[in-house]
Amino acid sequence: HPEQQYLDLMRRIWSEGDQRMDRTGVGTRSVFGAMLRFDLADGAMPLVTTKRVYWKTATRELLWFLTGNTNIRPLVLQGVKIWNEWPHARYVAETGEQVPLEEFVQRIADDEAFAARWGDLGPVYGKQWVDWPTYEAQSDGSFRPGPGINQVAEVVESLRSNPGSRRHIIEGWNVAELDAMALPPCHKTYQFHVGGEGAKLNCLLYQRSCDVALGLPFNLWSAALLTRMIAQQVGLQPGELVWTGGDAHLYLNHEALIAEQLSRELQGRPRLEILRRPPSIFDYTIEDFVVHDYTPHGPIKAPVAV
Ligand code: DHF
Ligand code: TMP
Repeated sequence: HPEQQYLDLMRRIWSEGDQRMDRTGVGTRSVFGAMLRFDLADGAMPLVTTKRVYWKTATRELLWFLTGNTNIRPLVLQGVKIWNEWPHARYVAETGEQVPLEEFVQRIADDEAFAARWGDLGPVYGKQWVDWPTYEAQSDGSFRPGPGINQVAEVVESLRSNPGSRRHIIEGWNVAELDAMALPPCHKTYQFHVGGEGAKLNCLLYQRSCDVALGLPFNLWSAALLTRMIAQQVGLQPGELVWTGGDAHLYLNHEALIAEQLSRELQGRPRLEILRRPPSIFDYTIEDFVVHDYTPHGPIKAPVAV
């Protein structure tokens, strides 16, 4: 079963990982360098079955990236909570006002001006993916903003016009803008590749830092989904998803949850169906996706380290 690799990685990190303090103060066990491979043939998806993974939430996040938006408000309005902690932490740090998270999020939903001021994560994934900033030198030596680069559109185009290229890359790590981001990108580089038997579309994701219990199930789903969407757009069959992690870690406060998950048995093989072929990579909606054969174990609530 493809998910066995995920559980093995979890077990390996917990038993052999190096215990260290981390930025969040929670502490982790971690290994450096890991790889997982998933065959995406026949609709197969790396959707974790040993706990319920909210794949619609992850899908809404991916569709939000593709809009180029970096404000949490559209997510909040769809009931997606996964990015709420970071704007809230900034608000509390900058205003000194100890407003509870729920109250802060309600204000983001109710008050558009407040959301514009406090809901933005900075130039994170969405911005870099579809509107990577450029600068044009003026004759007086100054610089003006040039047109943004839509990396996603360019990769779709290059896969169509030059499938054999080794340069099909979507990059989130804009060095000049890291300081302005709520979090520097974790899933930072996606490379697409056409090859193998039947010239299928493969994807390699390099993730510099990975919360294996909480973040990775989302990251695997989203990378596979993006690969399927791009494959559909360029008329290729999806091939393989290769995931590589830099610092792959488990937070120490997830111990009991990890033990619970590792005690569970794998449950079936989830498949994704995409109901229509939208006119472009930017036109998918949540209703376009249906998952079959997903009968996971119950959810496991885990605190997120901020
Ligand atoms: N920080 C840390 N420490 N770990 C992360 O995984 C992480 N992920 C981020 C931002 N910062 C992060 C963005 N992605 C959840 C899942 C993904 C995600 C952030 C949070 C999460 O809380 N998942 C829960 C609840 C899902 C839900 O409410 O729909 C889960 O059980 O999967
Ligand atoms: P860091 O910036 O100090 O590495 O912290 C980022 C944390 O968030 C780290 O635990 C990895 C985790 N993370 C994921 O695993 N996946 C994600 O998609 C995101 C945004 C974060």
